[in-house]
Amino acid sequence: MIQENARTQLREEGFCVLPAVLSKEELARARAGLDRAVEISQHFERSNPNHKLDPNEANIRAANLPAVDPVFIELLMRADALDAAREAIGPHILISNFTANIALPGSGSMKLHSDQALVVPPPWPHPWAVNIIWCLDDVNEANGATRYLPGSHRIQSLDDVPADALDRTVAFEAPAGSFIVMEGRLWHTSGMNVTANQRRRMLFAYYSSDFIRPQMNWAMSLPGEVQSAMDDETRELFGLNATGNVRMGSALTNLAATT
Ligand SMILES: O=C(O)CCC(=O)C(=O)O
Repeated sequence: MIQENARTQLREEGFCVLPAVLSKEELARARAGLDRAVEISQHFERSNPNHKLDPNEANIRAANLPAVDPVFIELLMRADALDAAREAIGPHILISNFTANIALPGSGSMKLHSDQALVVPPPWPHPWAVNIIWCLDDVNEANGATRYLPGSHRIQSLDDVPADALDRTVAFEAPAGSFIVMEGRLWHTSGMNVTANQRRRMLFAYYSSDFIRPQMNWAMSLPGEVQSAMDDETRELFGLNATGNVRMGSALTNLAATT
């Protein structure tokens, strides 16, 4: 369970940080899994050169992490991560995507955006998406930690994004092994890594409300052996069971209560 003060901050400011939740061993496994994912994704980048989110070559992206190593499915399914995701967007969630962005020295900022705006058109009255951002290094302003626009989780349309938004962004700070809970409406971007030799490795575990189509089609993107190794709860959150958004029971109960 996340602490009461973190819940309050998430509700009021659109984010909170759970410091150093990973053990040394868990952190080492996640870093090793990321090394493998990078090898695979670099092959992907070479064969898809137009698929670019970043201003130069100093960001290394890795896609489809759950296909690469079981450690990523473990991260997605951890009780603390699921609790935080549900705290942000409610009980009915699906896993939408899971990717990594490694900012090497010299990396620049991508375009400012909110993740909810990528999957649902405005207005955005409620948080319907959330990123659990796993920090595999100490992250700070100098090494390019994600930057957020304070208060921007209240923005309801693209016209409400201030012209000087980028200048008003603030860097998250967290020690390695932490996760940052960033609700989907918070506008943000990657920071610039101005250090001489620090790597900034962050993983973006993206969950959304179950009425929104996930960014990934997991049935197609996860190898059969990865899917068949999952338990039922995991399959459900990846949207891999036979039924999808069916909650007739609760809808009928609510209807009965109003008639
Ligand atoms: O790497 C970061 O700090 C932010 C990444 C991000 O927002 C994205 O890839 O959509």
